[in-house]
Amino acid sequence: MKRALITGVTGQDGSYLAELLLEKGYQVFGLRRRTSTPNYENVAHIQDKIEWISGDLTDLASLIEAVRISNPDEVYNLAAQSFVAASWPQPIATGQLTALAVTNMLEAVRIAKPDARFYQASSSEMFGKVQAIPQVETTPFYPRSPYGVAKLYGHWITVNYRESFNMFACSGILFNHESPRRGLEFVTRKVTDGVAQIKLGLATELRLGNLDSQRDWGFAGDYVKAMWLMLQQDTPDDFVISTGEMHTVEELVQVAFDHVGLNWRDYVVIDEKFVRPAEVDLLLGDCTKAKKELGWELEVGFKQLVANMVDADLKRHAGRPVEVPVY
Ligand code: NDP
Ligand code: GDR
Repeated sequence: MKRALITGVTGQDGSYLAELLLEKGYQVFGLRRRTSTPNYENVAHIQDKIEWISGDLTDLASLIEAVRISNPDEVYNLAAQSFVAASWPQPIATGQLTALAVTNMLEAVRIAKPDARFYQASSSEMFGKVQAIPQVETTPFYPRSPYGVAKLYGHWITVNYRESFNMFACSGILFNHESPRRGLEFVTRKVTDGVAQIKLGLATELRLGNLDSQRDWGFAGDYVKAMWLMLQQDTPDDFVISTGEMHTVEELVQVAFDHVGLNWRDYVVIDEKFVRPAEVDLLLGDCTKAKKELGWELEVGFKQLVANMVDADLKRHAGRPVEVPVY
């Protein structure tokens, strides 16, 4: 039985990856930090199948102990401060969690289980102000947020540990991927949750920032398969994972409102509060290398993804009482 340690297992990707590895017969160890209000919503259905280890990304001793206890064949480092917009008001915490903590995790593996295979969750945000369209593994990076800068450090330190210590360390440069388990603050989920609330009479408007930015959105369940595939190869390498399709935020909004038969223009309000100090205008990935070398394939397309998310949010809100305005 193979053993895997996942950091960030309570997050969107961690939950899908844990499911995938459990299906494959792995023993799955999940790192969890202490929080005042525990949130296991994403992993409630598999909570009893995960072996939980207490630890925090910023606490090297706890990470060494986590690697020692789990004695993993594979380590998936998914934990991070992952919300781009929060990285401006919290640039130092983002640097500690999204950049330096990657070295903590690599050190823990180097010290406690140097032959474990290591996956680092790198991001298309590293391309930022894009230097070529579409973006591939060799496209120069130009991050546009403290988050993007932090991810770039995590990416290069992973490459460096591979080259310095001959570790089996891979970096997946993943473009945006979404699901009904996506955090409510990210634009896809904010839109699908907002649409569901409006449809059910629980809200009257949806406040958004820049509708012109363009993203390459895929389904998280497809993307965790690519993470696993990267660690099954003969040699470690870095891969872009994307759909190769780009849509504006406005298109996302339109598809979501159309799905419930409403006109988005009647409900969407532009709010400067959600406009970022520096924007990534467009991201479009070319994952030819992953398709060829990993045999990775996409299953869920953009419209299906948005429809699934709206339906899940409608279901989640359906039991809530409708707030009837009092006149
Ligand atoms: P989420 O925000 O859903 O999950 C982040 C996870 O990190 C949570 O489990 C969180 O735990 C954990 N975490 C945060 N801080 C700490 C800490 N100090 N110690 C231990 N655990 C911590 O992110 P996603 O699942 O969407 O993304 C997974 C990874 O992939 C992230 O690194 C993200 O930056 C990266 N990425 C994501 C993409 C996407 O489109 N989703 C695209 C490219 C990269 P808790 O539940 O306690 O908060
Ligand atoms: P992103 O995702 O920054 O690409 O990072 P997000 O969904 O937050 O933003 C996507 C685009 O939508 C625009 N936008 C809004 N965004 C949010 N959150 N809220 C709004 O109201 C809103 N209005 C418009 C943004 O300006 C942006 O252009 C995600 C994260 O998962 C990262 O961790 C990951 O690395 C990258 O994807 C790839």
